[in-house]
Amino acid sequence: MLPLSTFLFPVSLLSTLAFCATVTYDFDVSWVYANPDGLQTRPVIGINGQWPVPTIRVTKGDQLVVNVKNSLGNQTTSIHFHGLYQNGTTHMDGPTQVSQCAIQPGESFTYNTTVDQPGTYWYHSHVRGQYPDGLRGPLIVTDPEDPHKSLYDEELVLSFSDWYHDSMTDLLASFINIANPSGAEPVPDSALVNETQNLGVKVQPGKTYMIRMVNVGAFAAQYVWFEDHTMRVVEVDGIYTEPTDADMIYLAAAQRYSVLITAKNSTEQNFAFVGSMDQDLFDTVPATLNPNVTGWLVYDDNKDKPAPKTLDSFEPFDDFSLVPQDKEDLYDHVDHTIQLDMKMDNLDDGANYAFFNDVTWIAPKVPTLYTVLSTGANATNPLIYGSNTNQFVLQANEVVEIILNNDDPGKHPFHLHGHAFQVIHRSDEDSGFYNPTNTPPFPRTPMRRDTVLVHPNANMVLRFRSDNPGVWLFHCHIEWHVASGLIATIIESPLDIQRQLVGSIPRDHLDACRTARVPIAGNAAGNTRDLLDLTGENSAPGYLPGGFTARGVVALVFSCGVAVLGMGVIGGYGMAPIKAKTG
Ligand SMILES: *[C@@H]1O[C@H](CO)[C@@H](O)[C@H](O)[C@H]1NC(C)=O
Ligand SMILES: *[C@@H]1O[C@H](CO)[C@@H](O)[C@H](O)[C@H]1NC(C)=O
Ligand SMILES: *[C@@H]1O[C@H](CO)[C@@H](O)[C@H](O)[C@H]1NC(C)=O
Ligand SMILES: *[C@@H]1O[C@H](CO)[C@@H](O)[C@H](O)[C@H]1NC(C)=O
Ligand SMILES: *[C@@H]1O[C@H](CO)[C@@H](O)[C@H](O)[C@H]1NC(C)=O
Ligand SMILES: *[C@@H]1O[C@H](CO)[C@@H](O)[C@H](O)[C@H]1NC(C)=O
Ligand SMILES: *[C@@H]1O[C@H](CO)[C@@H](O)[C@H](O)[C@H]1NC(C)=O
Ligand SMILES: [Cu+2]
Repeated sequence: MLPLSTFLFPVSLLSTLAFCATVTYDFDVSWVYANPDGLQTRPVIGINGQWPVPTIRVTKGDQLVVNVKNSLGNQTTSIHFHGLYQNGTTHMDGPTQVSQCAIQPGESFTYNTTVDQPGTYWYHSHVRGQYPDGLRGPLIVTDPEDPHKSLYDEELVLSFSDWYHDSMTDLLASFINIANPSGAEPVPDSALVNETQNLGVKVQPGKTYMIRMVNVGAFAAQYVWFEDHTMRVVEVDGIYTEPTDADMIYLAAAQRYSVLITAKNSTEQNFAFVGSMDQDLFDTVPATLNPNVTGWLVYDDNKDKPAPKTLDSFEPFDDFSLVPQDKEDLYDHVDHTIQLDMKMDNLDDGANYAFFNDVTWIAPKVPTLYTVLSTGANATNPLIYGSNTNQFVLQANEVVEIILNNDDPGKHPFHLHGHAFQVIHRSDEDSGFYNPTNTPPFPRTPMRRDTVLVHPNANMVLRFRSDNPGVWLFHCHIEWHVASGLIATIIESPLDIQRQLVGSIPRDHLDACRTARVPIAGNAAGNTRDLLDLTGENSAPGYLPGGFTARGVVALVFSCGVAVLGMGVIGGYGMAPIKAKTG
């Protein structure tokens, strides 16, 4: 066991302006041990010597300061505040090699942002593949003017997630590997609620609770229901909704819902609630897997905790039907369309990767934000951001449309940093690519959120206004698919980013790059003289030669590998860290 180090100090200092406080958290990030499903003790990433990690709580309007010290010893880290718009502070958004350099072991780094939006969010590491090792927790923004306040008595927070017994470095090495040419994702070992199982939630008769639910998992969506208690959805991903009844919710990785639940008047009985992982996502389901996590609404400690019902007793709720409480109209005039055709395929290293428009994301040598800040007027030229970042440069105040075509038989929850988007179209499974001439009318007041699920071999259309200068990732929130490159980079109003941030990137952010020996100027290849010369940029493994099908070549490579080298060597290869090819 690692010793307890500094404790958590949320320090609230009322500023001279009424209602605006600075809320400061000191996070010392280190390995600790935990056994949340009772099946295996393993190293997990904790904060201040503890795991589960704390919930961040602020009030709308507050300044949030998080001082991070990386005490992991053997890994870098960073923190992303999922769903916060970071208006004016895109350098505080967290993704490494995008908005900052990774925080090296032993180093410290301060995040500082104004939180001017209410609702349910979360924070997590944005270093490749790291957060499922435990660095993930709720972030709650209380709203003194919550429009639903009169409808509930108390508030509760419940996180849902999948859980692995092995560490992410080991799992990633075998996932992106010639021995896994189909790209089958590691199947979780358990499901958790609040990072545990069999949680009892004390409720009092007659009271109404607002339950804030967050999926902090790596991969699995969960079906969630509270038996014999109807949920009234009042918020999704920080956007208030018209109260809408739901029997069972589909909570995809990174999504949030706030629901109202009114307790029964009698204490005669306790009721199960369940998170059930969507097994459609898993290629093979081990016989030993329990995909469910059960908890109970406890009215009376002395009464039984009944066994849960099964999934098929409940009707799934379709979030597309939600109406935002502010009734923001459909953006019906589009200035800029981004089409993203996504697929999974193999490259010539035999491993499986994910692609938007045939490009798999590879970290640039210079963090994309620092390319923006160091290239003057050339920052509006998308070419300088390299060949492997799926970059799109937006001008200020455009209505931007993302058309996402999912050419893959999997479900994927897509997340945009820096914005919530209107979800104006989402087709059914197996409907193919988007066809604007054969589409139902768009809703007049579309649902807005920051993470949305696209169905298998189907499409969806999202719209937002480019009113937030910054470098924002758009990516699948299945952490396996982030690692295999399912990422696009939105560079929004680059000249406005320069006006906001040139000369004011904090010292500790620059120090993080210096310690990591990461260049902070020039194009994606670090060239400061000729911004169109990308020689030496990081690049993906090569494409497979023509005349072979991808799977055919991989099968060939794999079987030769087995014949010539033997499984031991394949295993050894699998353990080696995945590196981007350079040059
Ligand atoms: C780092 O340390 C942790 C905890 O001991 C361990 O689980 C992990 O495998 C180590 N190595 C790497 C590369 O993360
Ligand atoms: C955080 O940012 C605010 C606004 O820019 C600034 O006034 C404050 O000094 C900063 N705090 C820290 C700890 O960096
Ligand atoms: C669930 O965990 C969060 C912290 O992560 C805590 O604030 C909350 O009270 C817990 N909920 C219940 C019902 O125990
Ligand atoms: C509980 O009792 C109140 C007051 O009598 C009533 O209005 C309410 O409908 C009852 N609730 C339920 C769930 O039966
Ligand atoms: C998990 O839930 C599913 C769906 O309700 C059910 O079919 C299955 O029997 C449950 N499995 C276990 C191990 O409880
Ligand atoms: C960001 O701030 C600008 C200037 O205050 C404002 O016009 C814009 O609406 C804000 N954008 C978001 C996404 O909050
Ligand atoms: C930036 O763009 C201008 C005009 O296109 C060009 O003349 C200049 O060489 C570019 N700067 C660099 C460093 O490449
Ligand atoms: Cu995905």
